[in-house]
Amino acid sequence: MGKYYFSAVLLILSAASAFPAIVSAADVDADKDGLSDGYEQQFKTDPANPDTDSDGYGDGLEVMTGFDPLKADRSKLEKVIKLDLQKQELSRVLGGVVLGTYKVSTGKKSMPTPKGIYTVGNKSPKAWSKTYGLWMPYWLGIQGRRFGIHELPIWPNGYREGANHLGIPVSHGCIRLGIGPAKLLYNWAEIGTEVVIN
Ligand SMILES: [Ca+2]
Ligand SMILES: [Ca+2]
Ligand SMILES: [Ca+2]
Repeated sequence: MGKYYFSAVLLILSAASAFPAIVSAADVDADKDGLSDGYEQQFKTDPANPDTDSDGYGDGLEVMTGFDPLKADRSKLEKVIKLDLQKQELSRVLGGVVLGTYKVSTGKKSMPTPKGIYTVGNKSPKAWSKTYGLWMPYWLGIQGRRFGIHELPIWPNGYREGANHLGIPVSHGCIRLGIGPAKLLYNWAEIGTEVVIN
């Protein structure tokens, strides 16, 4: 029990730095497991039990790290990155539950971001675009395609593409995210994560 508890605490500490909390100060979290009552309802976990499936891992920790809080066998919930071109919004979806939605800038009319179902094919904390001569931080490349998801690009002279473009399709096909959400998505998504563009 002691050892188990200790490793769980370590997991919580390491998870807290890399993953966003699933509860904010304003949310009610009756069983103090790091998952708000509202999210407990969406994930169908017990809001009065911090470890619904009794596997030793709290509901909040399981959701933060992508595990199924209803199954004690360490199975994972499906992650999907959903993109709404019309709304210029990207959502992180875990097991059908939206964890967060962020403003993006996708391809302009002459170079639109193509609709379809893709997967993340490669990741790089700071990718270089040879074609456009700029840095693309927190790069998530689309498998087999020449576009990806990344933070607002940075030119070699240090100029950062404006955040005021978020919400407006101005890119050359890539999906731009703001400072903050880009890093968060990069840490959350794995190679193979599904990307649905509509
Ligand atoms: Ca809770
Ligand atoms: Ca709970
Ligand atoms: Ca559990």
